[in-house]
Amino acid sequence: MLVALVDSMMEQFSVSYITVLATGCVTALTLAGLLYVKQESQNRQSLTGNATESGSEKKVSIDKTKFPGGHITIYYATQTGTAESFAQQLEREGVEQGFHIHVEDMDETCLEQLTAHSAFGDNDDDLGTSRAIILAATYGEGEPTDNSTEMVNEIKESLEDESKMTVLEGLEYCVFGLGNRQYEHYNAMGKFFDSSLETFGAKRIIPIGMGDDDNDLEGDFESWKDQMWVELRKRYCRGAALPVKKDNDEFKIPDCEYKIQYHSAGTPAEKYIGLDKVHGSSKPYFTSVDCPVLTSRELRSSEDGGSTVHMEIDIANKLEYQTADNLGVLPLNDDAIVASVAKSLGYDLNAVFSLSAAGNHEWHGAPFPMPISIRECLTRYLDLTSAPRRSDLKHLIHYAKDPIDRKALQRLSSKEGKKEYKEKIMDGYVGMVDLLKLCPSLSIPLEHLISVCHFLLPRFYTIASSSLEFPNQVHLTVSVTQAKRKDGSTFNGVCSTHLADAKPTSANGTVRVFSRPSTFRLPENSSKPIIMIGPGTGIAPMRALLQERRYQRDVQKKSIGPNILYFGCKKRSLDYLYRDELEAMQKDNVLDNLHLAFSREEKQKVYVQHLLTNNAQDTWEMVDKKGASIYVCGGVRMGHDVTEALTDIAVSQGSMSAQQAKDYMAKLASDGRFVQELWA
Ligand SMILES: *[C@@H]1O[C@H](CO)[C@@H](O)[C@H](O)[C@H]1NC(C)=O
Ligand SMILES: *[C@@H]1O[C@H](CO)[C@@H](O)[C@H](O)[C@H]1NC(C)=O
Ligand SMILES: *[C@@H]1O[C@H](CO)[C@@H](O)[C@H](O)[C@H]1NC(C)=O
Ligand SMILES: *[C@H]1O[C@H](CO)[C@@H](O)[C@H](O)[C@H]1NC(C)=O
Repeated sequence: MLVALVDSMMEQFSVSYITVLATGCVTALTLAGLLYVKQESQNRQSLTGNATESGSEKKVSIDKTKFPGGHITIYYATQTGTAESFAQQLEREGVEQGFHIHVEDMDETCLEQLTAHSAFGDNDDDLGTSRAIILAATYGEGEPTDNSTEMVNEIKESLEDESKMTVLEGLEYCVFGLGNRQYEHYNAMGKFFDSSLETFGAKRIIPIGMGDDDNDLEGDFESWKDQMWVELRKRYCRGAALPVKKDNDEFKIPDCEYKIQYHSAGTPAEKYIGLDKVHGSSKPYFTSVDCPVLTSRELRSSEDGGSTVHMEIDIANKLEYQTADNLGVLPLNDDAIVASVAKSLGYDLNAVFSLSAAGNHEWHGAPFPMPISIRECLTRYLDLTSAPRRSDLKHLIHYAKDPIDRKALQRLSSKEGKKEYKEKIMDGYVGMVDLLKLCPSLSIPLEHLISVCHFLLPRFYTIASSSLEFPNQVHLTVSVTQAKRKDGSTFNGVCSTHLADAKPTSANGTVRVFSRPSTFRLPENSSKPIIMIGPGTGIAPMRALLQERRYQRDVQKKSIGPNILYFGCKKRSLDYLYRDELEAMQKDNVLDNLHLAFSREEKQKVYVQHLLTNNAQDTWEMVDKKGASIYVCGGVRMGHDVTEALTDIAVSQGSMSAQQAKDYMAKLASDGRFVQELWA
């Protein structure tokens, strides 16, 4: 079951993925060409040249013949790296358009710094104007990405402060938002930046662009940025000619941000690197820990066809967590995939190397522990199986020696080739490993591959155990992702496959993980009721909450309120996850009401939201009179249906208008009594 698109492309996604997927291997492409994938890109180059920077006062002295348009700063707020890789794309294009570009993480700036980079440095005529392009992803239910939270809070505070209303005078800006229409607060952050900057006196250059990851995020971005360059050139380049463009038809390896140094055999790998010397989004690579797997068992029946695995992981003395937090898991590429890439590109997997910044490029911190072997680098850090974006294919053209491969890449990365791209690359699950086979003339030096390839991102799972009952263990409910390609081969999700392969005491028996807080917290007053809605793998945090309530009752001797669970799946006999445990909890009076929705048992498909509606009166009584908290975990569409069912209950049972009911639900959410973890 494919749960998401290639997940590297998802920016607006919810706090937890229980099911993960994202990679491609074999392929059915027959053209001589089509190569190269790029995914969770973490290229972090500054291609545009020679900005002399020191500290926060970035005085830039700009060569007007090379950069007639002057300086522009691009700020990105990213969760999965998509906004960052869009920023890098604009950085590359900026030079071609005659602009001097600097890219910054939103994390590293503050409101007043937005006007710190002036357009022509010391040139008097333009002193005082600055330009910013903002690329802002929205996370989950309208939230900022982790790393723009501080900036967003600062803006919110400043919006209350009359004296701040002119702080951004002299700034000209435009905003592109990355979101997903499946979520209610579509592109909330893009809109937030777009309107607040204007409030502070900045001038908008073109209307906000919004990308929809549920449809064609990259296409949305492309249309917006094309319009943006036209407008920027009109405004700032005063008729200066475009710099001469490099010809794609020539085999000429582009500039690379990294310089590589190979070490002699026997160099110890992974010297300690302080976290302050690490690239922002690479921190999990340095902070996660290897933990042994204690248990791994299948939860579905053998007739089901699919697989959901229950895992127990030993975290003693390594990790701490709270009930229903998220566990970040660092996936691994399969040995065969690593070997295939090395073979295609002629790498020696045992060679050990380090990276540093090349020439005039800035160093943004270590992308992974170094020195490192090529094997380890390809296994742990590069995403070799997710589909590359069209812009990645375009960049790869430079590395293809054969004109036929170049032509194929050109076609697939062009606007006209969008349909073929979707068919051949996206739907064919073609990743870097496949692309290298399809375009055998691709020749990519390792440091270029690292710069061009997306990085393997941690996948997040909602923890299915109570930290009170299991302080030394984390339990997971892992839905294993597989998809069939048209040619009959199988695509395996990189992380869930890795987890499913991690059998206790085997050579693969450890997983590299870290924990992250979630919003699922039990009510402080344990006597209050809870209503849990978690179909499919959405059961995970509910299992944790039930364990915790049992612990509160049996060990802490607290009184606990009613526990009500809605679970849904296809059939009782196929994929009724944790049936034994749930039935035992019922007998033990921990689980007071268990409502089961089976979508394939009767002609009429029954889903959890139908059962909620059937129980409208009881549900309303629990929520409105008894102060129940509601927890929802599962797919976004289910989440919307459940929210709608609850809103309708407020209308019918609480005699509210539609608007009053919506406000009621919003109030529950802001009071922390209606919590959702949804994934696309
Ligand atoms: C380890 O995992 C690989 C796939 O990554 C699998 O092919 C192999 O069989 C596993 N080995 C053991 C001992 O389970
Ligand atoms: C950067 O600028 C300095 C001073 O203008 C110059 O000496 C140096 O060669 C430049 N570096 C590059 C890589 O262009
Ligand atoms: C806890 O909730 C119960 C049930 O609603 C209520 O009777 C009790 O007063 C609450 N206790 C506190 C400390 O609020
Ligand atoms: C975001 O910023 C925080 C705090 O500065 C840092 O710890 C974290 O690693 C950063 N994460 C990413 C993805 O850049």
